[in-house]
Amino acid sequence: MVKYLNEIPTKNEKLIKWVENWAEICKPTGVYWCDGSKAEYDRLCDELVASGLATRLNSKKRPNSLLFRSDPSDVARVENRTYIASEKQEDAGPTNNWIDPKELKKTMLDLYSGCMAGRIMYVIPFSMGPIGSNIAKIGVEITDSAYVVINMEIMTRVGSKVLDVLGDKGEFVPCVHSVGKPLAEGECDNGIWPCAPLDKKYIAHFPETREIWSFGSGYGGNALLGKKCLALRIASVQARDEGWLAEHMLILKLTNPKGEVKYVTGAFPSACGKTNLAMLIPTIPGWKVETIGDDIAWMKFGKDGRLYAINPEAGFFGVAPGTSRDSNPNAMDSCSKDTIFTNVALTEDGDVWWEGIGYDAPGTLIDWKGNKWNKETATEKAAHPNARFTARACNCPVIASEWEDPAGVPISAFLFGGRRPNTVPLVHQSTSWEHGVFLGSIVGSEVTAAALDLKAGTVRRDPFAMLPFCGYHMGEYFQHWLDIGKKTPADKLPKIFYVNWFRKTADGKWLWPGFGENSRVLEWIFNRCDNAVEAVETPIGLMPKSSDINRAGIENEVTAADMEELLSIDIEGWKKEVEMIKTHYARFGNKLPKALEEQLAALEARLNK
Ligand code: TSX
Ligand code: MN
Repeated sequence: MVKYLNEIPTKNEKLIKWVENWAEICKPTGVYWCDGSKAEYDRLCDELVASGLATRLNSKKRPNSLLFRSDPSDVARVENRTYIASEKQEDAGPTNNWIDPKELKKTMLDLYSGCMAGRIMYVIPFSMGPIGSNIAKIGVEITDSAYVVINMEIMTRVGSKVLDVLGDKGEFVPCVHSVGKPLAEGECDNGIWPCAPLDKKYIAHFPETREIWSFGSGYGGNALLGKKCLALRIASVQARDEGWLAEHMLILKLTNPKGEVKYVTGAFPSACGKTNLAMLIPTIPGWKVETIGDDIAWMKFGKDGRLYAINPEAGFFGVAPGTSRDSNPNAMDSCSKDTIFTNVALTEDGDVWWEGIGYDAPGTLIDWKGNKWNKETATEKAAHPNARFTARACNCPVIASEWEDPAGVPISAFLFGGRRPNTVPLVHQSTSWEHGVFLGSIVGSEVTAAALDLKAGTVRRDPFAMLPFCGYHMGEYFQHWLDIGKKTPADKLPKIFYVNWFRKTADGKWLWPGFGENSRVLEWIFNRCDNAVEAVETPIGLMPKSSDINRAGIENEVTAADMEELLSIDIEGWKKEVEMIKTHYARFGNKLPKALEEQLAALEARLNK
């Protein structure tokens, strides 16, 4: 018998049956339907503090904010335990893990059996995107983690309003989550973050039935199922089938000194400063950047033939280390209150600290593992390198007024980029849609010493920054992008650019100051969208004349010679790049679109001319 802790707030039979079925499998002590209210959020926070799982921060320094410490084994997404369980292995492609869906469901049902003993099953109805937008989608997550509930209440739109839109017959993406740590009679978590060992963790996606099953982890992308699992992996499959785009992209609003507005999206691999770009403060007079989103863009064609984007999320799940007043003041303000911190360090006065916050650590801290930490004697970092803040978009000082417009915003440009100390210039533009898809398909970033699987100095390819987030064969994904370009006249399509803030001199110094100065590159891109500035045709694409990137005020920091170097094309370097791209492309076998093979051959021919 399922025990309901509150009234069932819907008449949607399919939803009620689905919840009841999972309650019977997982055997929670009770089922609670979340309403998304502030009272509910506050009560769950109080309960989490009382249970010892959360620390309430100093209300004068961080009003209405909590700190959580995860299990040291549960600090990041687990890509090797993440599965695309399509009916046919071929449909998952060479870059996704695959298990036969029947087999995986059997294995996981075993794990789910009785897994919520001693815990409450929360039912979270959520909308990805403004409630009722025709680009938005409804999901329902069941979870035994109150941490997941409060994070979902920040990151998505939760509760009764969602059920109103769902109605009695509406469709939703069912998302099942358990931390995988049942409690025996009388047992409690004792303040320790519950999770299952790695070999029992599964982050499973069933693309044909549009289901998500997650077991064993409480962490971000493994547990907040609206984000990477629904809004990217499942949505990418729906987008392919329905002719739209679900992308791992920031969305920003750019206003020039005349008050003219353009919207730009950008896809970058991790550790390239996507959130910083989304919230950038331009250094050039009269320009303004405002944020629509920092991680995911869903785009559909409008009646006018242009692509319109919404941010399906309602908050930022940002990496804390490295975020400072210097690198991103708007992110610092976003997490100044109403924020959930995970795996940062705690100061004696009840505030947070992390490496790269912009000021020295006070002498002593409690580190992310809950141990005393002393600046003089420390051998380990105080915050985990993947420590996070979960902050509300509405607390971002530069959130754009239209960020919740259900119609979305019309996109003028797509940016791709990565960390490339050499070869790739500061900015170049594609000569066509197909060439732009080629640029997206070769996105890559230099591997830093921290990643152990590849030698430092090599390039890790992450096409469209989607490699870990595409719910189907990446070769077919490239084809989908090519097909999108045939759905509307070329002049309605966004222009495509490749940027590189990370070029270095031969002796290893940054050539470009980055951060707010990137507005100078955005200015050129803005003007290119209006054909208001010329470009030079080069073997790799369209490039600015070096005098067309505004250096006013940074002439000493970036000399004319520096600009020449930033915009130089290293023909020999690009020839090596072509060979690397051939290796990269070989992964996709016969699913690599012909058009991309031709783009690569044409690039090689232009380099050899
Ligand atoms: O986010 C970054 N952006 C994009 C900003 C809108 N970062 C941080 C990357 C890690 C997340 C950058 N780092 C950027 C950048 O444009 N550029 C660099 C490299 C760099 C670092 C420091 C300086 C200059 C360039 N400044 C000094 O050395 C003073
Ligand atoms: Mn991301």
